[in-house]
Amino acid sequence: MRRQLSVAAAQVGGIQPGETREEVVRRLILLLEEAAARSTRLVVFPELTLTTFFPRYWAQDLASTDRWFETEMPGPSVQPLFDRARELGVGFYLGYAELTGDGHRYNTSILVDSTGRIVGRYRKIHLPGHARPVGDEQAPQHLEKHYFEVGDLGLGVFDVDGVRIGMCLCNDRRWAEVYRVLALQGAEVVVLGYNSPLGLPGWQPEPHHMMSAHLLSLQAGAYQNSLWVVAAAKAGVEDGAEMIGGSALVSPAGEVVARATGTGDEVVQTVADLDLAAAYRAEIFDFEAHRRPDQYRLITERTGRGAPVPVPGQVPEPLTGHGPRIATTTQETR
Ligand code: ING
Repeated sequence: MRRQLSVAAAQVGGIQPGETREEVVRRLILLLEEAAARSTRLVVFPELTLTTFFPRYWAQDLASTDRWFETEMPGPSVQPLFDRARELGVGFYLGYAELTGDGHRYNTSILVDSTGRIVGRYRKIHLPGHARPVGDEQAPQHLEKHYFEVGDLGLGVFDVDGVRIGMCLCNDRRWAEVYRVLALQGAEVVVLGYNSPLGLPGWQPEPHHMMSAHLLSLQAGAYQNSLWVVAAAKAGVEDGAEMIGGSALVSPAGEVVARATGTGDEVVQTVADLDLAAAYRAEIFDFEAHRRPDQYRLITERTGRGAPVPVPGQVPEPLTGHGPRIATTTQETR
């Protein structure tokens, strides 16, 4: 019997600034119930699922933005989601803004198993955008570096009802290192939520590039690490600002097996064959047999782009039309 996981991305259409937690949680419960009706065992909600994407607003005084943050999880307004999920026997991933008791602010997600227990927590590492407004501060911004600290929990893999699940958040999905670190810990599925505006202040790519780059990031991560990727969007228009949809489920072959059709509330579900990865891990992506970490040191030693590393035996010479002389180990150089 092949191991399977019935999993869904619960895409959430725009959440307007005036929507209450209670109104939002009612929408999330409807999505949860629809997924459960399709025998789903794990539901992935988006990043910052409980509020509008507030990092689009500039507010110098962070204390004035506490209303966007959760100081307990679950708090009273979110408890009904935990209760309903436990009744339905469904686990879930939930993204939200976390304000800790000692005043630290993170872009956080949790994994909750089918008994309602929080079995994993992640705090976003790759914070895109800016720490201060760009251009007109009244125009939509992307101020995650203002509102959140870099996550301090690392990239973890957690057992959710017998399946090894890795977590990340939004911009993390664009960095190849994220999937690799999770795959090296045995992740079978990587789950993530995202809020992806059509661009960043001062940078407006072609809208279709936003969607193609989003899907490419998921597909590359899944294929190169022989794992499933489930990504749930907060999509549509929030306070006039448009965000891409494209919630998707991607197989270890790198193929999008299910994708949202719209930008509203939508359940995108599939039965993931967890054994599909085995063939890839046994051959082309047998990490133990093929990876050469001793050759990858630059990845952890350098942050930004820098000078080429001299190649042993290659003597850099002024261009004489003959190209650099390369000493070989088996024959004298001429
Ligand atoms: N959002 C965006 C993302 O990585 C972004 C940031 C916006 C990147 C537009 C590129 C273009 O999808 C978050 N929340 O990380």
